[in-house]
Amino acid sequence: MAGGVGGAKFLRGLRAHLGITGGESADGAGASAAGDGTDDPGAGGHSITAVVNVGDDVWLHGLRITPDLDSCMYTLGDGIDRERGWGRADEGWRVKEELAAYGADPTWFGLGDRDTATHLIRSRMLRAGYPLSDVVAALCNRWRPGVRLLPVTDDRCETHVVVTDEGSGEQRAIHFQEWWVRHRAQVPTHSFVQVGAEQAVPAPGVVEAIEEADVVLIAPSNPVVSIGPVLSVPGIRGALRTTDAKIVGVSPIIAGAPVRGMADTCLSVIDVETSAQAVGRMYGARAESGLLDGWLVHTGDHADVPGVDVRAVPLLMTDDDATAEMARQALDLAAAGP
Ligand code: GDP
Ligand code: FO1
Ligand code: CA
Repeated sequence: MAGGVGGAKFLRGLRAHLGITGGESADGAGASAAGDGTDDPGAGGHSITAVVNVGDDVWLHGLRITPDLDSCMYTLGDGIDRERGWGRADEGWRVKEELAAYGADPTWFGLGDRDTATHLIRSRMLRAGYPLSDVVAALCNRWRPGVRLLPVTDDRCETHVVVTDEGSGEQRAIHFQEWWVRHRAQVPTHSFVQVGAEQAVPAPGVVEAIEEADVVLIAPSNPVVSIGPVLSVPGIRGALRTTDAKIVGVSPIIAGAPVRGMADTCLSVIDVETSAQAVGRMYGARAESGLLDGWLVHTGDHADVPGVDVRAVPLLMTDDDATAEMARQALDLAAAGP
C-alpha cells in the first residue's frame, strides 16, 4: 500500500531485497510486453504488487495528473527527479511558462515539459474509455517498474480539503492539490473528504492481491492523505481485515516529525499526534478492529501499540541498500509473529 515519494522509495528497497529488476530501459523505445519485469517474479520467485493512492489525482488544463502513481512509476523506472521526488529528471518548464503567458489557471501548479507527454497519453486513453489501471499498465510498458502498479480504484475518488476562508470565515472545500501546492497546507483546515469514495470500487486485481498476498506492507507514506484515501475505498479495509497475510506497517514519522513533507500538519488536522506511536495506534491492531500485525519504528523511537508487534530498526531510506534492509526487517517481522 503506497503513496508517492515515501511509497516509491520503499518499493525500490523492497524490489532490491527480493532480487527483482526494473527500470533498466526507461528511455528505450522498444519495451516489450513480455519480460518487462512488471509482474515477473524475481530471482527468488517473488513478485510485488503496489496498491497506490489516487486521492491526489486532478484534472488541470484538460489533463489528468496522477502524482502518486507517477512518482512510483518514475522512481521505479529511474526517470524521477530525485531532488523533488515528483516529475521527470532533466525537466524543462516551457509548457508551464506558455500557460502562464496565457494567464491560464491554475498558475500555481507546474506541468513539466517531459511530464506533460505522460499526461497527454493518460488523458487521451482515459477519454477513449480505458480505465486508469489499463493506462498505468500501458505507461509501465515503457518504464518497466518491476512492480505491478495498481491504482486502488479506477473510479474518481479525490481528496478534497475543507478549509475556513479567512475573509468570510465560511468553510469551503478545495482540491487536495490546491491545499498542498498552492497553500502549502498553511490555511485554517477543518477536515479531509474523499469525494467519490462511496461509489468507488477497487480496481481489478486489488482485492485479489491483498487476499492472495504472502505479506502486506504499508509503506512509510503519509498516513492521512496517502494511505487514508486508499483505505477509504470500499472493500479495501475488509480485504485487509480478512487476508491470511500478515500486515506490517512502516512508520513515516521519525523522532516525532515526518522525514519530509507535511504529514505533521495533516495529522494535526485529524487530531493525531505526530509520533510513530500515535500513527501505529491510528492504524490499530488487526487483533482489535485495526489493520496491523506488526509496526516498524525508527531506532530510538518507542511505540506501544496494543496488540501489535513493534520493532525498532533504522528507517531512513538514504539509498536502496538501506531501504532494502528496512524491507527485509518488515518481512522478518511478518514472519516472526504468532
Ligand atoms: P507523497 O505522496 O509524495 O507525499 O509521499 P508518501 O505519502 O508516499 O510519503 C510521504 C511520507 O514519506 C512522509 O510523511 C515522510 O515522512 C515519509 N518519508 C520520506 N522519506 C522517508 C524515510 O527515509 N524514512 C521514513 N521512515 N519515512 C520517510
Ligand atoms: N508539487 C508542487 O509542490 N508543485 C508543483 O507544481 C507540482 C506539480 C506536479 C506535477 C505533476 C505531479 O505528478 C506532481 C506534482 N507535484 C507538484 C507534486 C504533488 O503535488 C504533491 O507532492 C503530491 O500530490 C503529494 O503527494
Ligand atoms: Ca500523495
